[in-house]
Amino acid sequence: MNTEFTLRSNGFDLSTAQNRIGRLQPNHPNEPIESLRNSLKTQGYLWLKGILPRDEVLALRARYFERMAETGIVDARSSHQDGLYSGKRDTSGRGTHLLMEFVRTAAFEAFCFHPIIWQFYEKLMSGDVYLHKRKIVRHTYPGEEKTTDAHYDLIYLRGGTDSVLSSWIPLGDIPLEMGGLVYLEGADAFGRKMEADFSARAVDLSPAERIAAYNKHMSASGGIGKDLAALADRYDTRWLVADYEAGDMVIHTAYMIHAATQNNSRDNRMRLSTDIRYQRIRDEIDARWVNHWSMEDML
Ligand SMILES: O=C(O)CCC(=O)C(=O)O
Repeated sequence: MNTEFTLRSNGFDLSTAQNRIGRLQPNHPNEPIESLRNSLKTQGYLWLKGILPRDEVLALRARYFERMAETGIVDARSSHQDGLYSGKRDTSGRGTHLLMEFVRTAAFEAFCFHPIIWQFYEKLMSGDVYLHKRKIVRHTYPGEEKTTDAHYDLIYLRGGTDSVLSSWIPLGDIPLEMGGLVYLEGADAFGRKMEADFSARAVDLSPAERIAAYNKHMSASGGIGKDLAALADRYDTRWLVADYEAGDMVIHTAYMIHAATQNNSRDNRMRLSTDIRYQRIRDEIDARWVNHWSMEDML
């Protein structure tokens, strides 16, 4: 695949390995539910184009950067919806405080409980659903080298059902160059195999260690790797990339390996997204996720 700009992640270049890059396949949210279930099962993800009202997503983006403005990270000449980076990081810690406040606001929670979202999950999972209270919002700066390394979500959610599903929602347009989520093609199967190996080796661990992402059999970050091209070589597969738009939502299984690439916005736009998790109410819930996200929760 030909990308005109560099795709980087944690200092490693992915774009030089063109044969290791492919395109994510979109799904129409109104496809028959059986066909969507089938896509999720075979691909490990669903990219639901335009499932959410774009204006509501953009309003949440504007609200976020309006709240963050006092830290000085937002270019004062831009609108909050644009969310252009001022070039100045927040070193006071105030930004973290505001982020923790934001994920607890009724406005943000109401967005995560959007009827379109929970009703979609009810159909997909054929029953009543539960939204995990621990919900994450991430903004990334243009040029920021550190990105989310490759992982599958069950690593951090082993205390509950493996049928939990994650929604990654771009809060604003996130074209390829802005470093949205990338998926390792066919990786639901690799994640399942990896987890089975970890479980087999975890017999010597205490129950708490067994569910920990940072037990002695895992890497320091709990992740699988930072060099995405090397990982694609190892599995002889490709990273699937996409131009996401406000209104899209991607869903992935707990075993699907994914990562993020660097935000190389040419317009200096900050990337904003949220990741939240739904599951069937009757399945086991990971007790570590029943509280709001905090910097001390070590998950
Ligand atoms: O947005 C990111 O950088 C990572 C998100 C993620 O890992 C997820 O949605 O599970």
